[in-house]
Amino acid sequence: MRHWAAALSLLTAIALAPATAHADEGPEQIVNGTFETGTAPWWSTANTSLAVSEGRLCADIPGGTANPWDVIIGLDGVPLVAGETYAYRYSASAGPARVARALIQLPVDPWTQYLSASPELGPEPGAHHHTFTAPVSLPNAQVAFQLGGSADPWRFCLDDVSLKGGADPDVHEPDTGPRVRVNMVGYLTKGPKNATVVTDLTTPLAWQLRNAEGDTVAEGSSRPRGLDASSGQNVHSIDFGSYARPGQGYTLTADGETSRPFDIGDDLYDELRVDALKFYYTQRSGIEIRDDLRPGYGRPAGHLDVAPNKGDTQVPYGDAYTLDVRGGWYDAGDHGKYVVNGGISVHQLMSAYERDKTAFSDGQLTIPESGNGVPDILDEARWELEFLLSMQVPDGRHQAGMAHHKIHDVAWTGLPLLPHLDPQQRTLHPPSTAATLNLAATAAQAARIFAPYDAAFAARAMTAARKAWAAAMANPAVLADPADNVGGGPYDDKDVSDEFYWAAAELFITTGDKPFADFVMASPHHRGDVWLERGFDWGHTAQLGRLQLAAVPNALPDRARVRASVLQGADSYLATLRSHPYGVPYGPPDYDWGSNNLILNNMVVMAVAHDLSGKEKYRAGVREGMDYVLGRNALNQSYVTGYGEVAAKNQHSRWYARQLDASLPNPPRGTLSGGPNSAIQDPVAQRLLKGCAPQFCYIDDIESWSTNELTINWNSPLAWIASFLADRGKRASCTVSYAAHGPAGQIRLTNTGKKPIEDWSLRWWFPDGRRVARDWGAELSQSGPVVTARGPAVRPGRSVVFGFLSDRAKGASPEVFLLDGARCA
Ligand code: 9MR
Repeated sequence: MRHWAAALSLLTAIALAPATAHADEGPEQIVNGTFETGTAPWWSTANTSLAVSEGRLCADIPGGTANPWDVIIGLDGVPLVAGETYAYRYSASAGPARVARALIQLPVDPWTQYLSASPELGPEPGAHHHTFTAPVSLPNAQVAFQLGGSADPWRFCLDDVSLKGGADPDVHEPDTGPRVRVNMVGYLTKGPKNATVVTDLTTPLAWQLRNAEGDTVAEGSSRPRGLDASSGQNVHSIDFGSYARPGQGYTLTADGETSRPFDIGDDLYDELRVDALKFYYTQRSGIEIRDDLRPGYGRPAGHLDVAPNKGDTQVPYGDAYTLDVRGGWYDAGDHGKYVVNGGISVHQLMSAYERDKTAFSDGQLTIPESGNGVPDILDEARWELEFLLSMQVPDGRHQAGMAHHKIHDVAWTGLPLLPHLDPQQRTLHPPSTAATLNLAATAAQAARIFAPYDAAFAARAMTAARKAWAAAMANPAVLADPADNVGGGPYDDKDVSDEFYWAAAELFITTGDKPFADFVMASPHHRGDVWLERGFDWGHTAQLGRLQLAAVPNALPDRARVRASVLQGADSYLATLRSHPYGVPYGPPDYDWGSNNLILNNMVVMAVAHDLSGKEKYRAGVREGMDYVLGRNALNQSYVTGYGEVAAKNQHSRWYARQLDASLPNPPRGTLSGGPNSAIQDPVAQRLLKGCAPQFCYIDDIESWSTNELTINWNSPLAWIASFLADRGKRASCTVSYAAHGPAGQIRLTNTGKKPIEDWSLRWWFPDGRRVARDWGAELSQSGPVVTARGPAVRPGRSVVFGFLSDRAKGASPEVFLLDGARCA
């Protein structure tokens, strides 16, 4: 396993690669880089001072600053020529050891960085070398060392600074390990088992599957697949699905190469289901993260207006008003909070719960609310829902009922920066129709899901949802400004017809009101082909409407057609997966920003198709799709922290910033990286990945925010899919029927198996918060919305009938009957 420091020293490692023919040619551009004539013309910020000590430039760096740029040593007036590649060298030390930032940049706002590196400095002078190609010509670039952001003071020394043109550009050679690529976590016992081999050979290769003892337990020959466009590699695939014996430490050998080890088992996704959800607690804003609940991740509450924070209890919207928008989850590696991606995130958490209420329990996620009688996944969702509700424009104000698009800092902050140390002013950004519809959709969904747990909250959510819907109808084209991207992401979206469709679908499912059904039926997204090859995400939400209408019970007139359309979408992703040599259900020629979440969302479509149809091919598609995320890919790495022998761990984040500050943690286990992005939109990726084939457009570097960030809306499909994969699909040999007579309900449990059912317990949910007042025929106990019945033994083929009187004259039918924890047919 690569140590974090190894990834960190990547830049340094490149530096040590042998210089090529014409590297370092050209004139020296740095004035007095050896400090023989003193410190001038080098300068520093006022909080430190420069002096020459033993022939080097040294400075005592003060502690107690927040941002890297709070202490800078620099040199101005460095000329650059567009298209020229430069070799940049220096020797530097830090006592105690620190990570600094070395920049060559525009000397004025927007401070465009032509080179940005994070050298790891130790007490002994160390040589560093970076290359970059100047994208523009300018006479006055700035060389800067950003040295702030440390709680404690330290000493920095610098020598032999040199910048010479005419160098060869860096070539980044990722360490991709063995050429046999597998899901490094493992394969489900009864699921498909596929691997990919990178080879120049074009005829079938022999493969052997070995157990941990080294015995060959299966063998066969590979299937040549030709050139894979997503990686630019010639590959073969291996299908060893006929082997189904659980165990640990299997390896697959082909073409003289042996894969990394993997397991075969039924429980491979049990932990990921929980870890992918635990991620949300440490993303929380406005609450202390308790170290006893997340050892190593404890930190003070962020953004409660405690200095140096300036937010979020009274955040101004221009000079019109202020709102208390504390709480919620930080979006990603930044400290912003955005309604549109908060919306899809909280939706997918609630959807995972709604899909399988049996999988989520109170106490499961070790959060402060554990033990309150509510499943932790709902407590976590509520943390965000309360924030989304607080973003609604208050009554009496302009555009009342709409939701503000986002709230974040007025300027981008640097890395690392813990939330409670962020000194920037926070502001509310204008309302948008997209944000308003995200609020309408998720609040309507929350209204039905929370009803049995907290009727008052459910009612509040429903009121907000209706108000948001009305406000969106009255303001149907208020779009977020794509240029509003300073201090936070824009999350702009030109087309909100898909958000309208999704919101109407949720409102209809919860209320059954005809106007919402009419809106859904009239939407172009109701019959159009929404199953984009690229998948869906925060900006493409028609798919959510379709999936919800298909999966969640409702009385839409053409629901059968909607359900069939989900199967059609799933068939197209399955076809993509089958024709893909790496088994990826994602077919566009370029990989988009956050490709891993798009892939997982395509898997959600296949998973819903499986739930609707029971067809094994869809479940197999989800299982195989997960192989890509966990290691069967061109880079031979897992994109989920802590899962698989080699996994992403330096995701772009201001507080899981171990790559920049060894006292901070890496992201928690179960954190998804955004993954390959063909457009390589950050300086690190641009410098190191130029010309990359899609799967190679990724680097596990904290500064590569366009390929390696983490977000709440990427972990949500991970949690959803992990939950689907962890589902054993256990079925009990029983049927249940329910009949209501006013306040009374009668249940018939039939034994469809061959053995008597003895000492049984039958559990179900009341979706409407009602209580059992009396029982007959069986003993009933109730905890929140969950009722458990215990009654007499039932012989094969026979039934038992029992019932209850509830505290309501009329109520919704109970949901999901579980006999001894397994579902009845
Ligand atoms: O995930 C977003 C992606 O779809 C967009 O293409 C990109 C550019 O607008 O922004 C991404 O979102 C980032 C947001 O703007 C700021 N916080 C981090 C998000 C993930 O990288």
